[in-house]
Amino acid sequence: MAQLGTVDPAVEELLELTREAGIETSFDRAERIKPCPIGSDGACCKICSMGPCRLVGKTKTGICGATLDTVAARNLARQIAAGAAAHSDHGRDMALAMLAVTEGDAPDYRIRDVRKLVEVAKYLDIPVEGRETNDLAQDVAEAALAQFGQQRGELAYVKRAPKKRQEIWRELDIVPRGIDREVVETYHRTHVGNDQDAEHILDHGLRTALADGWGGSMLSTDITDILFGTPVPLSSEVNMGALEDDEVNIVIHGHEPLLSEMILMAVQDPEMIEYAKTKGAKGINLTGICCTANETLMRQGVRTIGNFLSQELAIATGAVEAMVVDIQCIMQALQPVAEHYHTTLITTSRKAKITGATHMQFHEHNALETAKEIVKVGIDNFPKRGESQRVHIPNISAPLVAGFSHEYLRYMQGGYYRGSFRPLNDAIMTGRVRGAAGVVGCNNARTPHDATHNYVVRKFIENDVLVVQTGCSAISAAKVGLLGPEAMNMAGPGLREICETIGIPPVLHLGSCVDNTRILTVLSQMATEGGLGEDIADLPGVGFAPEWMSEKALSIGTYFVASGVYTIFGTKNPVAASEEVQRLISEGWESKVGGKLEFIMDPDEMIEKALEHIDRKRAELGLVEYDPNRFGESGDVPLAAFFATPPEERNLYSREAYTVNR
Ligand code: XCC
Repeated sequence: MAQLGTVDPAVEELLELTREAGIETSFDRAERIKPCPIGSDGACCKICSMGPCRLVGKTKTGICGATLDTVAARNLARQIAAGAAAHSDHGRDMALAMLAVTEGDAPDYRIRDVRKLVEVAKYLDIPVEGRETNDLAQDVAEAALAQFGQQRGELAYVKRAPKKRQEIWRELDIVPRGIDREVVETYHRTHVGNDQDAEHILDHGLRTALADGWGGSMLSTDITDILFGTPVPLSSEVNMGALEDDEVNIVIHGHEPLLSEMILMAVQDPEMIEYAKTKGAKGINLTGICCTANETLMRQGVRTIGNFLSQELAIATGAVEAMVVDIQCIMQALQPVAEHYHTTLITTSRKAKITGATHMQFHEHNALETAKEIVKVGIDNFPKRGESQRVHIPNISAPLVAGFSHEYLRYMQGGYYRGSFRPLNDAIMTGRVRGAAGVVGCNNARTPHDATHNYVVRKFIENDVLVVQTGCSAISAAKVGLLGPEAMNMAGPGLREICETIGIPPVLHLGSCVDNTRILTVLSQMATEGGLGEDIADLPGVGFAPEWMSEKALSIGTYFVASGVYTIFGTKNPVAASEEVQRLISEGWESKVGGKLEFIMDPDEMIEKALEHIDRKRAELGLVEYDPNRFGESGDVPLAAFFATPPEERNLYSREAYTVNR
């Protein structure tokens, strides 16, 4: 395996500083701490106190007789359930916040996207005609909350999947009944002495993941759009260079936009800016990390300074006055790093405190007030900058375009009244676009930071595969310009031509982790548009999480598989110890739901398998064979070159001006 570390020069620069100063980060610990080989392969059972039983060598079963296959399946199912729980509990909080808005308990928020509210109400079978917005929103919030505790029947959003897909789920009896119910049942089934058939355990893993993808996460995305607006494309900047050396830097990190949207309002408050000036700063600069960053980036254009593995290094710039966190993906290591600097780490969620950090409880009823208090802590820190460690902000950043909701993608392909996925489907049918790939997920300190994300995204677009991204993977690609205008120059000729026609870049930022559900919606709409079969599993598409590390990623991967997508994960195989479990989640799941989950460590092999799959799906649909040179010779490349040239340099009369060097 390649050396650990990072391919992000800003993080590299800061790592040198922390190492010189003797401050340890996750990059150093990843070198020092070796993963437990038994646990990492899924062969350790610690669900009762007779163990932990380590099923290695001659030990074929645990004390209770549980086999390696059962143990590995149980471990994976529990990971999926934990991921589904995290996403869904986030979704629940969004629904509770919307309810609070309608009841007048969250005066700083309002319903911003009424059109989306109406659309969601219809999915939840709520009458919409002649309803007053607040009243309707209250019903939607309550209906959404009821989805979590529902005990019987089917989750409402299941009907958003193509008909054929719904039938597959019903046939297999894996339609989620209620979000919480499936998560709880996973923990029940995997308790000692219960479900002890690997295949049966894993089938429930599919149902639990579906409760996340077509339940908790999808509700979260929808309600967030209703409260804060459905994203439309906007431009912004990414990487450490977005920190300002003469302003108070407040960094928001975590996942829920409830707090970050208020912080954004607080930093724009003229009184707060004046106050910052009294402390010697020129202003207040808000930036983000991880999915909080994605949420505020795609709606408000808030600049992003990095992804999961950048978090400690952001503090090491010595220029962060406060890092404000809510839930998920927040390293406990932030506090010890912050103690070397003047940075205050502020926790805000009832669900996530960190020993040593400053806790400032966030409530919806006085959200803006708390946000201002938080910002004030940051401002008060500004005069202490440079006292303990020197300030060093790497002068590295890249432009990006973010905020492609599925609503906007439809709109781009036909306008408000005639929006559809027809142009994209046609482009796939003619072979201009070979297929589509969702590249998502985390960073993992066990693999070089960002390297695989960026490699696979480049390879896909070179091969005329349209890429959609979320989470830390999107931030990774953005840092190297793959979400900026120059990505067009890296795309194959067919893809490029289509992107120019529709007016989209070849790599689309669709949002945060919970917004992987936007990808499900896109796939669903493409499948029902016509010409590419009638189910998600018929589409020439793949899912990728090349540097995954969180349990949420496993839930996402599994709901993609359950929705019919071939999904490839990199970095590590959590069920490597069991051949049978690997077979069950790949061939086994493929025969049941059409999608399969594979763990592949080599990036070239990942791409090879993905392209093979895309081409096989094309053949099964009876589409023309993809030919990389076909459109290069058709006269389309000159057109692409024309658009790639800056307008002032475009020469309409010179053929040479349109000739592409590739
Ligand atoms: Fe977390 Fe969402 Fe993973 Fe990034 S990608 S490390 S889960 S922040 Ni969703």
